Amino acid sequence: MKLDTEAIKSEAKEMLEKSGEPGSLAEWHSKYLGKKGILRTLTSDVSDLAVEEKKELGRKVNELKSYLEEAYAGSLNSVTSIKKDKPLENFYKTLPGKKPEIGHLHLITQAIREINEVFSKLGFIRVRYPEVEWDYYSFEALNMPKTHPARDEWETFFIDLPEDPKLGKVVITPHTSNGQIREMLKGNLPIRMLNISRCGRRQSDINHVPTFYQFEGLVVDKNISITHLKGVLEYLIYNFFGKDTKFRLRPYDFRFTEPSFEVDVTCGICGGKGCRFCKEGWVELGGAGMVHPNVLKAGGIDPEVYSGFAFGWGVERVLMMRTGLKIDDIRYLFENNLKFLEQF
Ligand code: FA5
Repeated sequence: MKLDTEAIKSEAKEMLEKSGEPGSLAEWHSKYLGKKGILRTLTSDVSDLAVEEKKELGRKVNELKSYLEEAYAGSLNSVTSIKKDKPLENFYKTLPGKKPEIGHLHLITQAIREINEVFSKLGFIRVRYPEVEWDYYSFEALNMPKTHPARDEWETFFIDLPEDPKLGKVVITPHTSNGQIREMLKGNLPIRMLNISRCGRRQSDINHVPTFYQFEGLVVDKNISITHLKGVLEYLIYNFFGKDTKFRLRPYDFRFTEPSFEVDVTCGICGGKGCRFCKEGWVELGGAGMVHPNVLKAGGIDPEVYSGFAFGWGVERVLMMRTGLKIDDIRYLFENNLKFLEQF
């Protein structure tokens, strides 16, 4: 088979130079690069050849293909580029437009908004307190004096800044409970606070990340009892996960609440059967309890007159436990992989 690609190239080039208009450019495309065009015919002719000949002519056809495609792209560009002084003269009406990518709120932002909405129906008011915080608000005033071993659980990041004689070191707050003290010190009673904020801990594995969100509820009023706390937790769980989700309160020892609990729900990933995320079917969402009298005192509130409850849960864990989402590693939420995020 004889093939003079140079002749095809020069003829194509000549025709292209004459085709100043989009219409004749389309004609050129169909002649050389179209479904029944020269390039297609040559490619199919070459595929029928014997191996040796195929190698040689195949290379030539490939080279011709690159040449024609580049030449076409160049001309298309010059024909369709809009000149500033004559904006519509070269406008190629039949060129398909580029579909704009439409984004959406990040999953965690969606969850935060929903949490806020659920609680606002109960009269909780959203506040935000510092994420870079004094030791005093994150620990000391929460009934955890400087050397108390309970502090270890919070695996805290310390900021390299001078210590304050009264407030201590600067930390990235490891929980939203710092908001309890700050809210009480505002002196507006009764309190129905919802503090949603970023927290930090030196942790990273399938169900921990170094930066995560918590939401903290605090209610302080006269005659507040544990039944109010249980009612609010139940309301939250049923609103988020539906009535089929079971939850349990496990006795725990937080220094700032007494009594204290940890709250678990049946795992939304496996339906409570046990999986790589939950191991045995239950997932801890957060802690809760009745505000300790020492904490009320640190907030300037008389524990003989007022009582309160508080809870602090992880936003990401709550999100992950929603049935249907099936996110079984908390770190996916922070990788910013669009293929993951676009699914939601
Ligand atoms: C606390 O942080 C307490 N301040 C909660 C509390 C508030 C108790 C008010 C009583 C009264 P805990 O360390 O268990 O507790 O954390 C609460 C929740 O935050 C966890 O159950 C989890 O859902 C989330 N969480 C904690 N650390 C991480 C982390 N590294 N990554 C993701 N989520 C986390």
